[in-house]
Amino acid sequence: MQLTRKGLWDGVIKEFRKFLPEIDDDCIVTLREGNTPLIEAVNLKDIFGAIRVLLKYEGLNPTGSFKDRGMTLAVSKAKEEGARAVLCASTGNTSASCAAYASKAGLKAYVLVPEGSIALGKLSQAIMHGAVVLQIRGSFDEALSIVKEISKNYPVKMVNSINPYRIEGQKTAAFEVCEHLGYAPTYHFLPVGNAGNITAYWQGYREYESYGIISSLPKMMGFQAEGAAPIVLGHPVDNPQTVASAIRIGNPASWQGALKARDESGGVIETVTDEEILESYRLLASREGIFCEPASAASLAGAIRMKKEGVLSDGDTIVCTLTGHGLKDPDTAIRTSPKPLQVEPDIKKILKIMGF
Ligand code: AN7
Repeated sequence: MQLTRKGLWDGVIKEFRKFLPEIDDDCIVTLREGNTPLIEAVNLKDIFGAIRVLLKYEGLNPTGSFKDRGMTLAVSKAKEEGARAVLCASTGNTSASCAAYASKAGLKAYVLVPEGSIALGKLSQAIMHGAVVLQIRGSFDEALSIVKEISKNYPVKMVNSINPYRIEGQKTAAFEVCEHLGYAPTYHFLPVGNAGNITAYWQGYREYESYGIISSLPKMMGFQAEGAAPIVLGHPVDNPQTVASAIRIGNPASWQGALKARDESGGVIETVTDEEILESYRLLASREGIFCEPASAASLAGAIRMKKEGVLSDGDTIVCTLTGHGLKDPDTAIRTSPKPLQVEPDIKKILKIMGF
């Protein structure tokens, strides 16, 4: 017998190098992010009929969310530029990713998070990776404006998605979708919070088209939670509310990028309710074997809504990005589910419950 593969996945910088800003080999900080599976949703045919539905499961990145794609580049560049510290505001996943990559790079990390409204798994990651975690008695949007101000005036590199290297890294997810499918999907559905990801995917698809690698472009379909939908409303929201804490954002940094993705692609940015988000969250876990975090399920919730509204057609290929892992937020899973049964250690009683 022989080894079947000479090299394993090298992380997004090395794998997609020719499409990314140049970076010195010695400065690359990677946890071998990317190469996430595109999984066929085989058990949603009762909802989608002859529409082909694929799930890009970004929860399988090293820190459990898509943020790692951009963070590898942002932190590598920070290292190359000689930074000693990185800084971000976050609804949770950016802080987890920033903390992990900073630890790998030997940089100090400062993360500002809204107190009491980030999921437990994400907080535990930021703490474990040794970031200085500052819980702000305020919103994500307030934290982000403080971070912008500090990074303007002090020697610390901001790694929020306003940092262009974040978007550059995140666009590799669109490349992977094309590589897997052999073409671009008809529609690409995404949750929208700070709007960096929809901006990045659109950039990625456009680049692959400009190189002649794909010949058509998807319509970009972004979904905000109804209580946190500034782009849909057309103005910032002061006190955004949604069960999907990752996208509880009232004034997205990449607002213009999202509008551009929507308008150039002929897509939409619309809302889904918390009920729709939780329903899709449960569907994915109970039928497709995929546990994603609530915000991620906004993509599928949007697709279901578009199907109901007659926007999608038979034969379409749609991709829904599932941005983060369900284990990030065990509280929401448990809080929104029936309690597990309790039973005595008695085999007869257990068999009875099992229906035997
Ligand atoms: C699981 O971590 O903004 O529209 O600070 O964690 O690119 O912001 C997270 C956002 C979707 C929205 N799904 O993406 C942060 C943060 C998950 C997320 C989004 C986020 P963007």
